[in-house]
Amino acid sequence: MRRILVTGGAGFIGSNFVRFWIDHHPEDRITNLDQLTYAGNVENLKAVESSPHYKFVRGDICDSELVRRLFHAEEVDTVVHFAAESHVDRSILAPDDFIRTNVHGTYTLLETARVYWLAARFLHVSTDEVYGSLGPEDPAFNEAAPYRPNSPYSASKAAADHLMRAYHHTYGLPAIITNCSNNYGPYQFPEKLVPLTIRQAIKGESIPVYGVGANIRDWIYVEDHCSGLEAVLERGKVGETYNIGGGNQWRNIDLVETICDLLDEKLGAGTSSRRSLIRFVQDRPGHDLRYAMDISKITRELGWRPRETLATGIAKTVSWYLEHQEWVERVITGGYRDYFETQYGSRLGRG
Ligand code: NAD
Ligand code: TDX
Repeated sequence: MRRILVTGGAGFIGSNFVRFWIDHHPEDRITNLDQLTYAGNVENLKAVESSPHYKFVRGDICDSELVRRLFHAEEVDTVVHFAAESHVDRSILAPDDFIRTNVHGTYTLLETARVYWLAARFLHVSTDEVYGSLGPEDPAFNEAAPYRPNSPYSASKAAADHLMRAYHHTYGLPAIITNCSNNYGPYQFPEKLVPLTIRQAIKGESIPVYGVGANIRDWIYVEDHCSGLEAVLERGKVGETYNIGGGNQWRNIDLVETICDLLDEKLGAGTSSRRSLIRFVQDRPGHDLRYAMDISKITRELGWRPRETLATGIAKTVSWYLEHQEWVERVITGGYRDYFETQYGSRLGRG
């Protein structure tokens, strides 16, 4: 039985991971430490909140005293570290929180784990963006690709990866890094391209595409990311890095048009296709052209590969958002924040 500390488990990937893990490993215990920033939503975890093997703690990963107490009280043997500021555009507008949470927060967790001495492993969930940008014909990033982060977000994740490496090399901490490509799927905050496009297209509102939409991302369905993390936690080697990717490299414009077409099919197109909502807007500063992941290492060594193609994953995702429009509106209006007080306020002595 593992005693896992998940950080950032109320966010998009973290909440998918917590549900996935409790489904697949009901004997393990999960403590979910999340500060509930704008991106954290405990409504995502309704399905597991009554499980005796799950506990939610609201708190900051930079709070060393709290982190230390949790390691001891929960007898943590495994850390799966998702907590981060994750949106590139926000990092361009205001980098401060990115440095604080992504760098100092990771350091705080590592330092606590070092003193406490973790028995199993400390997995840092990182990103392909640390490797920088590829040209149209360049080979995909493998684990030996140099670090060339281009945004405050990717630089802060790169710094965290370097700390992970140093804590393994210097202190022998059982650290593992995964670098994953762009995720999409249920419960993604509607600031990111896929859920933003779906919402705008459902509502018949303009869909902003940066530049000419020629940037390429390697898209992975979030459940495939979770199964990749499971493979690494169960069979990965400490001190190693594993790339995780979906093997679906698409130009943004093609992805946005596909979403428009799917919604036209499902809801009817009326007089004009939803493609007519697309607006090419000013580009993101320093916008990376292309990411693509070489996943041969994790496939060869751990036997993992993604299950979904973009066609199958995006169809599931569009259906989920159509069925959960209320969730999206509660996120947009901030209504989801009330749920925390109703559900946890009195239990935590604040209601
Ligand atoms: P998200 O923004 O949806 O969720 C982040 C979560 O972290 C939120 O619940 C938030 O409340 C919490 N958090 C933020 N600051 C905190 C702090 N100081 N203390 C405690 N909790 C805090 O992010 P996501 O898209 O789910 O990404 C999760 C992780 O995966 C991140 O580390 C991100 O860098 C990485 N990643 C994301 C993608 C992607 O496509 N979304 C791809 C590769 C890697
Ligand atoms: O309105 C938009 N219009 C647009 O054209 C937005 C929000 C994005 N884009 C473009 C920028 C990117 O080329 O779409 C692409 C995807 O953008 P995001 O959804 O913001 O993701 P990205 O910047 O690629 O980063 C994501 O993948 C790697 C996650 O947010 C990161 O956390 C992860 O590390």
